[in-house]
Amino acid sequence: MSITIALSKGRIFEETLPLLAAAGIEPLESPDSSRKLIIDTNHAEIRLIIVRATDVPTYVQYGAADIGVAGHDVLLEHGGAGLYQPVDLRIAQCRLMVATRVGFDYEAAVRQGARLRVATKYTESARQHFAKKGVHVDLIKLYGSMELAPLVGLADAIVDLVSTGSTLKANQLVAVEHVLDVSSRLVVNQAALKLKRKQLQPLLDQIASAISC
Ligand code: PRT
Ligand code: MG
Repeated sequence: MSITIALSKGRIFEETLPLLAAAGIEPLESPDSSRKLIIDTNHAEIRLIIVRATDVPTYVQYGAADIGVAGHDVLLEHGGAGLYQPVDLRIAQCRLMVATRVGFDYEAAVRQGARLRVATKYTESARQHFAKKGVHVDLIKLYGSMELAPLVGLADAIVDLVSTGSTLKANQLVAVEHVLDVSSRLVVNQAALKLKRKQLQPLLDQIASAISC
């Protein structure tokens, strides 16, 4: 039986490589230099598929991939149906934050019970966060470049991922509230784990032991 692993290009692919190497898996090509979406590995029965970061849970949920690596942010938006999430890989770490223009008094707006317009790609996480705080918000769904929204009057605030903070700074924005810490997790198709346990379990164990050391 073959195993298909879903990964996204960029930081997740780069940071997953050493973990796969610890399990003896080496891709035969890099998604940066190749346009191929299916990449063979040094194991004839293991292949990688390259998909958008937000699509990883979907490929694994429907069994088109047996396992994958996805950000906690992406998994919260997806909902996690059909997925087993055995390991936090502690890679691609960042924080989901509320940010506003420098000079916007977020605390005062919240205190006064103002209804805030918040632009984000992470509507589910944002909805839960503001509901828990009892803050009234109108969420505006965006698919990218969230940082622009407060600058052109689309929103009072954004909810976005922050890593170094340089993107916020370059756009005169400032983080005003922490929503959650984010890292990437291994996700496994629940049916595949039962059907292919003999092959999958050692792989999951090797990856898990590579994280803790
Ligand atoms: O980029 P694309 O639209 O193709 O897809 P994607 O953004 O979903 O994929 P990718 O590869 O950029 O992100 C994959 C995963 O990496 C995310 O789901 C997160 O779990 C994780 N991750 C870790 C990040 C960051 N750090 C990060 N800094 N994802 C995005 N960013 C972006 C952020 O949205 C903001 O625009 O980087 C910018 C901020 O970075 P700093 O360093 O300037 O603070
Ligand atoms: Mg990105």
